[in-house]
Amino acid sequence: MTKFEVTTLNEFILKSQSKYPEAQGDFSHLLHHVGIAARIVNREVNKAGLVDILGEAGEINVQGESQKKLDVFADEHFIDAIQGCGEVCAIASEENENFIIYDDEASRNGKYVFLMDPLDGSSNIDVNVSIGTIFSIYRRISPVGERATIDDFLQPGTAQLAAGYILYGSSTMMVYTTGQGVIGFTLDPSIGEFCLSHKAITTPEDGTIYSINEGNYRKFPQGVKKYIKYCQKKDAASLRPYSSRYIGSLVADFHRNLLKGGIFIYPETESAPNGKLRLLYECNPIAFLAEQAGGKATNGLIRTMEIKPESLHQRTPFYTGSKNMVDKVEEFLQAYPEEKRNNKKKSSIAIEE
Ligand code: AHM
Ligand code: MG
Repeated sequence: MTKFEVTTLNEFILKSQSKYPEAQGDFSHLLHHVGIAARIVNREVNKAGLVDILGEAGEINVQGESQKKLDVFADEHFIDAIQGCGEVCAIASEENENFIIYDDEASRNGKYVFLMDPLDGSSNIDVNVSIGTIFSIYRRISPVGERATIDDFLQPGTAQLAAGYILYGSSTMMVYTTGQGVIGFTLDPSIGEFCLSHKAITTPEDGTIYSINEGNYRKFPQGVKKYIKYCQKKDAASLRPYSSRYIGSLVADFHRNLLKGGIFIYPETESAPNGKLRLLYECNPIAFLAEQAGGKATNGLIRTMEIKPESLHQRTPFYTGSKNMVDKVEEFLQAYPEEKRNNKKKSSIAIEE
């Protein structure tokens, strides 16, 4: 008879605790609560077409975008579930202008702060396309017992203790890192548990997928335009032309590229010099995962996780994925710095437009 071997998220967290002393009890407890919130949000995402939860909630969020009902649902449930663990003193979310300080006694003594995009890719909600939750955890720097401050949140990505995402896709997955590699769990709906499915995720050094919203092509920096042409050019040795794949959900696009090898780009443009994606709760957690899987994440110039945060909702250009692909696009960005945009200077890696 085949042995029944399933490791649930909670079992895995407990085992890691004894293996790595740094995965202390309180921290494990927090990850356990992330799993609870993920299951609650997943339940709603899965019945989204059945109940009155699709569509606009009627509010405009801090980014000036209209909130979807599921955004609000996910935001509120994550805020509650994270408070429930009593280990987090304050939480910041894409959906709220300011961070929220938990006021109960246990949370006041919590050692951690939690940042999240509770439901990323929200334009995909109404059309049954994959969406995700992204989270990032830091040790607070303000004294335990006092009120959390903005400085607890404005730490560089290199200080992250853990980061991950939940992907509500054809199956629901939770993928996270605590700095010891990347682990993936798939939700088994029949038992309601996240089960270990990807023990140590590593991303290929080279890939054959590029992911970018090419509709914005005319607005891209010259280096990005040249890189896209490079991806499309035939070259048997490097398996080009590459495939273009873009869902418009960061978690789903990143997850596919993580497993298959590829690059995700959301660049700066003239009208949006810092790009679209947010440093603290979108790019830094994804960057931590990318690096832990052997990939790379930069703003085109420096490592994403070394950017000094200045505000909670700060945006940054984002280039992430297979290491050699990110290196290559950086080469193009260097060869075509923006001052060359209007003068057709020759480059050693010139590609015809
Ligand atoms: P959101 O947080 O408002 O959902 O926006 C972030 C999303 C990412 O998931 C995705 O990579 C990007 O926006 C897509 O943007 P665009 O439609 O401009 O390509
Ligand atoms: Mg988002």
